[in-house]
Amino acid sequence: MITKSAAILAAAMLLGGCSTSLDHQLQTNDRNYEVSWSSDPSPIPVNDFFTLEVEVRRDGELLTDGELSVDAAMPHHNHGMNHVPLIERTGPGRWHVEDMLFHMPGYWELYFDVRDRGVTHRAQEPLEVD
Ligand SMILES: [Cu+2]
Repeated sequence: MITKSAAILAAAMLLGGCSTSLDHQLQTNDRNYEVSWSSDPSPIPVNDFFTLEVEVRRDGELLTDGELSVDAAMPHHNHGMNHVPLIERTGPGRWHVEDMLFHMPGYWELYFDVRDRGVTHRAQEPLEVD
């Protein structure tokens, strides 16, 4: 199993090239920033904590001077998460997020708000979780 996992990881790194191994790619709604993310575990579970790795780029370059916040909601139910996520910058353009919890199955939206030069730019991911 270890060998198989290592092979899959190596393949993923090859496919990702030198940019990133994060498996979801988004753009902010104004298309000015690229947000890449992956969850652990993946796919995102119901009613169990998960973490995120997030990378943000502007014009292809890692964002060194901006801030990121992450949130999630079930828009059809008019509620968000019951936990406030912990977000830590781990490198240039790179963040680690803990304490994420989707407490019920259904349609969620994951929000990445990039604050740069005094303006907030949102990227969002629609997710069906069950
Ligand atoms: Cu709900």
